Amino acid sequence: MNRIVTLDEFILRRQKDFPFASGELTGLLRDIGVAAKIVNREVNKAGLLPILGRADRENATGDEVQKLDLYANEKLIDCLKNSGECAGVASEEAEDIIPFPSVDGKASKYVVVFDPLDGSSNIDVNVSVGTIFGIYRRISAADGPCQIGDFLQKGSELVAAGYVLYGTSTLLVYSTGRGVNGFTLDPTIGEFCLSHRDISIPATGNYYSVNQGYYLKFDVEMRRYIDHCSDLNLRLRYIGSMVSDIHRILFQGGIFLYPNTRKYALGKLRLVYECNPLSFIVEQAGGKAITCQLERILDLEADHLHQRATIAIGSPDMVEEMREFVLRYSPR
Ligand code: P6P
Repeated sequence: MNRIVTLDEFILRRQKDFPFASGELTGLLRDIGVAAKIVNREVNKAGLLPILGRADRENATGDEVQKLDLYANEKLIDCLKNSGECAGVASEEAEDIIPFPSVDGKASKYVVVFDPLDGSSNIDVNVSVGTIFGIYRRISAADGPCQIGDFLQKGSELVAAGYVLYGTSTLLVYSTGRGVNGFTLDPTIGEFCLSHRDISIPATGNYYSVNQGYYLKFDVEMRRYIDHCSDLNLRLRYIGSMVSDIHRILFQGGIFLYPNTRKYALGKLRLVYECNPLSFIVEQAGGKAITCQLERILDLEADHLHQRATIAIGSPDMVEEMREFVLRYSPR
């Protein structure tokens, strides 16, 4: 039986990989792990508590907010605010950035972007949801509050990113730029334990993930590529939870697409706290992530926190093939 390696132990051991690491990033990752356990506790028993259902309000980008969204948002903020390593956060559930007061006068080096509970419309029907996070080194003056520019850095500037998938088991997958590793929560000991070491995405796969209901609203080049996936008898899997859909592709290969539609001319998914962190992870696992206009996601400039982007992300050979279809069929 393999020895159990907990998330804490793994992060501490990996800290030695970063010669100038002084433990702040380590502490921050561990705090996110604690927040994930707290959120998991509520997500797992949501059906037993009057916490299900809508919170009768919309978030910054007009999405219907579920009560568990608010709970997850609150717990992440509480854990990060008290960590002493985080100068502030940007959340899908908050219009603006949330600077934190310094803890014991310490100048925190990092800021965190997150979607506290992605795919939350699935909560009431017991389908998996996820938390997405990204960590930047702040670029504003360390002796003052964090600034919006700290959060609008390109995805290529992320120092770490990860997600938590609340599914049949609870899995935390993260990268600090040296590969991708996955940790499964063992509820009997309350620890995330290393379960998926050095995750590498297959070069190609048998899955494509797109909301087929919008097919007629996609541009012609996207429809041609989706037809091609169907002609190849690839299997369509679409849960409506980005973390869940991309998680399958990370492990089994495939491509996830959210192109522009008439309703979402710039795409639906948010660049800062959804596309960038997941693209960082997929690239670290050997995959690719581009917009449906063929720009690399991690190179995009964010003009505002809740900026949307189109995305095609997954196995490198499939993303390249999709690129060829866009070049061949796009009228632009
Ligand atoms: P649609 C969930 O609301 C989300 O932000 C992503 O998790 C998911 O991939 C997408 O939206 C689903 O959107 O338009 O297909 O329902």
